[in-house]
Amino acid sequence: MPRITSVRVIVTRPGRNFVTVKIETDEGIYGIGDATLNGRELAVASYLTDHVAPVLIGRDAHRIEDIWQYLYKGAYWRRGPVTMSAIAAIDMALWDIKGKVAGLPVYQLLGGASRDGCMVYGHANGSDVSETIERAQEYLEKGYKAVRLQSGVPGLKSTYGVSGERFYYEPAKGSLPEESFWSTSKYMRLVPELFQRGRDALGWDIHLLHDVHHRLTPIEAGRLGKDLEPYRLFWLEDATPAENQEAFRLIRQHTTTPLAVGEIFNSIWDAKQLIEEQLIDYIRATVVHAGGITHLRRIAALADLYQVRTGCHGATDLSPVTMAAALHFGLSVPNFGIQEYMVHTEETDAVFPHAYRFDQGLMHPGDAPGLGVDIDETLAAKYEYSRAYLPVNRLEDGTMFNW
Ligand code: CS2
Ligand code: MG
Repeated sequence: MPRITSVRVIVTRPGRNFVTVKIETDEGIYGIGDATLNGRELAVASYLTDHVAPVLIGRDAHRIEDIWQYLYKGAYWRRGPVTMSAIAAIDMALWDIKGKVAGLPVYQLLGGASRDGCMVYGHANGSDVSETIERAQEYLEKGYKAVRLQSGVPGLKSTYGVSGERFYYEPAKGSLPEESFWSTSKYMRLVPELFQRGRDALGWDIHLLHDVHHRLTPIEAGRLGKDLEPYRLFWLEDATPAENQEAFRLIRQHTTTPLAVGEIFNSIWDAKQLIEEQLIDYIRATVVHAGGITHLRRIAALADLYQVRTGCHGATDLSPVTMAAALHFGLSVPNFGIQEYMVHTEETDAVFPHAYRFDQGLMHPGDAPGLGVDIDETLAAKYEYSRAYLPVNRLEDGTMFNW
């Protein structure tokens, strides 16, 4: 069996920061995993280099579950985004190795394909409703079956999800956090118009999604969900901060608009009540932040009992390694819902050559052994890390709020 001989962390910035772990074995086969935690990258890099790497040397790379349990229970301090992103990266790399040794794409090791491809959604955003709808039409022309609409809000200098760039969205910018300002009332007036005009222009054969990005109270989310019911959204995402899982009971009392949550979750415990009480319809937990393929399968299996489907996070701050792993997982998992797909830049794709492909609204991970993605270390070395923060968000009176 392949024994682990080295665990190295590669930090690179092809347009934005990424952290990648590379596990090498005595059989010359290596695997890679994404460990990127937007705005806190070096915390995970250190957790891997200083605390995880030493305990992995010499271990059997095939023992994925045992290594997962060792890193989870052996840390004593369980859970949290840094710990679970580090475990996720090791997990992805070990699945990559197992696939390469078996000569099979990882989805075949997960039970084979349950569908022809993974339906993905793109991100249409604009400074106002008209521009957002124009962007959305471009996604329809590209063959997308689902698109997220995020528009600028009249009276607000900036808002979540609006980048000003045509197809890319990168919120982590300067060496200190940008401060943005928020008004729930201005936002709540805009969104119903966005989707009423969206449906008028785009029709009913396209799935429409929206990300509230943690900015409403439960009753405000209930109001918005009710206002949006005529437009039949595929989902309303992160309607309210989800630390308090029972808050979603209040939203559910007021609206049938489907709810998605969980991109910032890092373990099954963050979602247990939401799933068991059917307070959500889609679970957004991702391979890179929720403990890897091994743990995400557990979350999906619990969700399947309650007819909750997957809707994994897939923003540009998750590297192509996560995108590849998510597509292997998504191709096989029985209760797949949808996969987010924010296109990476050409610079990023050059550092992370990959087999996954987009075709007519669906994505497939390809049939290369393992995850079907690599890292070009020579090219990666050309892009030096530099600290970048996600913005912070305040109410118009200066009160610290949710970004
Ligand atoms: C967003 C993300 O993709 C989404 O649904 O919530 O853009 C999120 O803001 C970033 O991944 C944060 O790094
Ligand atoms: Mg989101």
